[in-house]
Amino acid sequence: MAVEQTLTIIKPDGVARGLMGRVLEALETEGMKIVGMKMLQLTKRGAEGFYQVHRNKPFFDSLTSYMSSGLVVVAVLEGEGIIERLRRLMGATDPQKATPGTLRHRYGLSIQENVIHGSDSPETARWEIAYFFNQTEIHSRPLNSG
Ligand code: IDP
Ligand code: MG
Repeated sequence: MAVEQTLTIIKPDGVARGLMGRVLEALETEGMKIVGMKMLQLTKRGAEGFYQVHRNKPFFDSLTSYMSSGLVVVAVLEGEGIIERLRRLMGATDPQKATPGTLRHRYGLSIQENVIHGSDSPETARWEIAYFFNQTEIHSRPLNSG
């Protein structure tokens, strides 16, 4: 399996409820390597840009208001099959439908306020990482160097 990078976001509900540490611990416990990380607050416009794929959805305005409502942590994770592994650790979009043990099942409040984002494909991951990070902010190491 190829080494990939993916983008994760600890969403405003997660940061506001003091879940940063627990989410990051879960990622690291799964052996997911954090190679870039920052804390920021999106503007409404910034959230609309990030979620432009959903611009025609009925929840777009609510989603982008929520995503710009408070601090988030954005991070680049690296590892073999990391895109799929992160999606599995997150669980289904709706916390009520998420498998027990997943982060959204454990910590999600609603289908909107569901704690964590993860890119859904290699193409999306590349685009989403570039939305937040310059190459100099990603501290990737060559394969097998630890
Ligand atoms: P994902 O985050 O599991 O990939 P997407 O369908 O890409 O789910 O939706 C992006 C985000 O939009 C979700 O994580 C959630 O915060 C929000 N969202 C998705 N569906 C709904 C909905 O039906 N109502 C309200 N918010 C939603
Ligand atoms: Mg998605």
